[in-house]
Amino acid sequence: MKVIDLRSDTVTLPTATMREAMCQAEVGDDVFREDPTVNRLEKMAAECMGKQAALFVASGTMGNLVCTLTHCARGEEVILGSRSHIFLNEAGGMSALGGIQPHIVENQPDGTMRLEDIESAIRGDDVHWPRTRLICLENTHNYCNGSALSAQYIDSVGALARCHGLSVHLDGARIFNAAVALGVNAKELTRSVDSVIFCFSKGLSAPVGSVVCGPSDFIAEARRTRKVLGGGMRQAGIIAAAGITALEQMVDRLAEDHTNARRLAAGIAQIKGLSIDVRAVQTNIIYFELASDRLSSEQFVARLEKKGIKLLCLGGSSCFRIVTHYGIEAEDVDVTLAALREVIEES
Ligand code: TLP
Repeated sequence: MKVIDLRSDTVTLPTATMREAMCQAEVGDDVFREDPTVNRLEKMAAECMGKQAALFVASGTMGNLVCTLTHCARGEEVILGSRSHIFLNEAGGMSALGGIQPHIVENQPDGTMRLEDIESAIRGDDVHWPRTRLICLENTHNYCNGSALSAQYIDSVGALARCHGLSVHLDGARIFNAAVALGVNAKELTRSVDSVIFCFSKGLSAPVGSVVCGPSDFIAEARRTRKVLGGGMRQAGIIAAAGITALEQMVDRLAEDHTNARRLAAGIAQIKGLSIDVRAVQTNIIYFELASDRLSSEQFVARLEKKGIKLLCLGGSSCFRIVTHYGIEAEDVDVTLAALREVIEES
């Protein structure tokens, strides 16, 4: 039985071409800037994001942390969405390690924060108040239905930030899903931000790694911050090689994942006992609810797992997440829908 693992796009395995590239990678000591493969990946990543420079890091969490620590000093404040990954799921790194305070603004269901809400969160100059330094956005927005923020919205936040002398950081872990869904070049989504991270290890299927992109002077500082965090890697070209293949071969195919997600969402909407907002599904992330009291969330997950389907239940609630990715084929969508239907009918 094929296990259909829909818990996350982080479960993707490297392709045969990636393994071959990793095997053949030319390497050197990257802390001395002597790894040609890392250097090439950083150049490619910077170019993709329309930025001057880039820095290879171990994970998306490390990338976001390197950026917040580089932008902000102790006691300063970051404006963050209430459902942002940085706030909810990165172990409070910026506060724990940087003494940086998150100032939470409500995320709308489409992943945006209202401009007026952002503006009223910006502090004035008063000896009692922390200084606002940074606004963080997320695209696609994981916990807001994987929705894609438009270039126009990001530009308007950028303009607001500049008006107040603030910087903007974009958690673009899945920036290419956003670009593909919106039919734009990723650079359009990053032109108004000061720093951006994206991940090779999610939908792009590389085994490890993310990258921080921004102006050269920012990246030089970020390189120091990465070292402080113990993230200076040595012959990292072995893993960077997979990132190069990811950029060359795995971006355009994300459209398939979006098609599969839409088909899954449409199928789920037909199952009595499950509830979903089909219109909210724009990329590869789907959330739906179990609307039947004949089955607990734990039973639902366990019974699906017996049928070879894995998904995530959100923290003891009746809300579930499915993520489509490389390795999930059109026929797996049919198998998954059949299993969902059976589990509900058998309850
Ligand atoms: N997200 C993971 C889990 O942590 C939830 C997932 O399975 O979706 N930004 C965003 C928007 C993310 O979704 C994630 C990972 C990260 C940052 C962190 O990346 P990693 O896992 O590489 O540290």
